[in-house]
Amino acid sequence: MIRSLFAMMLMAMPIVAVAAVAPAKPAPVEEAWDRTKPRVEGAWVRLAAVPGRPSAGYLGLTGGGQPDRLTGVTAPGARIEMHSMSMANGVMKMARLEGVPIPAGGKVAFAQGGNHLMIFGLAGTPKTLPLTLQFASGAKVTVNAAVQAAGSEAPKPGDHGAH
Ligand SMILES: [Cu+2]
Repeated sequence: MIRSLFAMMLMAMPIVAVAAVAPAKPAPVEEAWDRTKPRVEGAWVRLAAVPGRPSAGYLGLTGGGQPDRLTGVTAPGARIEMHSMSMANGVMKMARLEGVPIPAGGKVAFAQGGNHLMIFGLAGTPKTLPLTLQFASGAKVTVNAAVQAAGSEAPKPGDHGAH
């Protein structure tokens, strides 16, 4: 009896092990959804109120078919950093981001009061600014950001007016 119980346990163990190794897989991205890179929408730049100060850039991202990571943004004649923003005890804090995860099919916003682009060295007041987004996957996406005057309202609600 003891021996057969032991044998049953032995037989049961591999099953348990398999169950532990193969948890429920995350739902696969629908196959019909054939995007190879993230999509970028609604890019706009608000010029600095004071010449020489950095301008701010905002845009929305939708992840492609695979998780990716935004690793940098460039524009001709300017240097761009990705920043996070948070409020602590009424004090606004910005921190430089080295990368921003973009989940497959997920929405990631660079918007006022949150993550944003800081654009240094932008000369003059161009109507548009081509932003090139570089992703860890190797994908590159270039969008034309509309350039708005300093203090102008966002195309979207949610203005915290911090920049
Ligand atoms: Cu900033």
